[in-house]
Amino acid sequence: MPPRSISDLHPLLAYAFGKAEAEFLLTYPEAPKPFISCTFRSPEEQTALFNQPTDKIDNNGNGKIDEPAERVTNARAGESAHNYKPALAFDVAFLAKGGRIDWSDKWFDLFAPLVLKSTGITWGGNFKSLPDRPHFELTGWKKLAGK
Ligand SMILES: [Ca+2]
Ligand SMILES: [Ca+2]
Ligand SMILES: [Zn+2]
Repeated sequence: MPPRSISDLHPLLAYAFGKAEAEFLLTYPEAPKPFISCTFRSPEEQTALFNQPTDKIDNNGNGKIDEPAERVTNARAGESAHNYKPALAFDVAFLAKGGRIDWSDKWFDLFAPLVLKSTGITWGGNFKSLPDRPHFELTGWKKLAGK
């Protein structure tokens, strides 16, 4: 599991998540609870993710090897907002009763507008080439990262 400490996260993102989380819990008390599943991701972890479609491993455990669904990122090491400290992106997941992790689109679609009430954040669900619903990043993060 990659580090997901909120202290590794850019303060604007940490603030936006906290606000959205509080509003989500109030508005949808019966829904699974949002949590941050990833902040900083090391270059090695990024490379492993990038290589999923060609690594001859069934990364998502669905019985198929290197099928298109294993492509989860277009970013090589250093090309993701997760590869910086503090992290310039975070990923969200939802914890259902009984400890099951819920990745249903509907929860992300409810949560994202709450995060986007804070300005300066881009949602991965709006990415054109490879939509990434769990992902939120600082708009223009490449400038901050000196890229
Ligand atoms: Ca697979
Ligand atoms: Ca694979
Ligand atoms: Zn992400």
